[in-house]
Amino acid sequence: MYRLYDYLPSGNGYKVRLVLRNLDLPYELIEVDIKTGASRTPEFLKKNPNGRIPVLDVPGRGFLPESHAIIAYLAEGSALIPTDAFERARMWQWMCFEQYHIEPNIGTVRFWLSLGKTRAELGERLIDKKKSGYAALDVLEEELRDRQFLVAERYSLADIAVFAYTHVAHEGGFDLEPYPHVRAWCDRVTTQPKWAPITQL
Ligand SMILES: N[C@@H](CCC(=O)N[C@@H](CS)C(=O)NCC(=O)O)C(=O)O
Repeated sequence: MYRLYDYLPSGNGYKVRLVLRNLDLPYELIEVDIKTGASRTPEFLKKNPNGRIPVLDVPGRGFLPESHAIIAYLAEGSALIPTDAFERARMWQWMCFEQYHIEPNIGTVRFWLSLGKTRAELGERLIDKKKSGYAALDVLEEELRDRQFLVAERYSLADIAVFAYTHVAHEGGFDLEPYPHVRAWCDRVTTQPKWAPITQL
């Protein structure tokens, strides 16, 4: 059985938990308290030298870190990955966008606030991250103006990956009110079969 090293509030971990649930794959969850440095111990660094969750232990193969590597591995051959090469590349386009523009801005600010860091303490760094996070939301809003899902009008890994931090953007102080298409898409994702809330998986 798969073992998933994870931290429940993590959006990156949530992507993996959603895919495991979507595909009915049994797994054992091993919680790692990243707030106390549990992903930086010598023992954990043997699993992921980069000191971060999520990490999937694949029986007989080894430890696989990086949320998008994990979900692509798990979902191979399933309906969550388009079979058409161009549509599959589109899926990767949005998954790369997520890792460069959404997670490091919206996800990071949310994490900082969860640690109790204050606006004064964060200063310019917070202002920069908020600006970049809103720029990413602007792109998403335009994209979702006339479509139901990010790729080929079908629910795919792209939706799961981008949804993970976007739907909790308010926890990082981002106001989603001016983004009606993003909000409607988030609602659509939550009505997909096997969907479950971030910390309830
Ligand atoms: N690109 C990685 C990012 C992983 C990551 O940043 N994980 C965070 C939690 S969301 C973490 O483990 N932080 C703990 C630390 O840096 O010590 C992914 O998509 O999985």
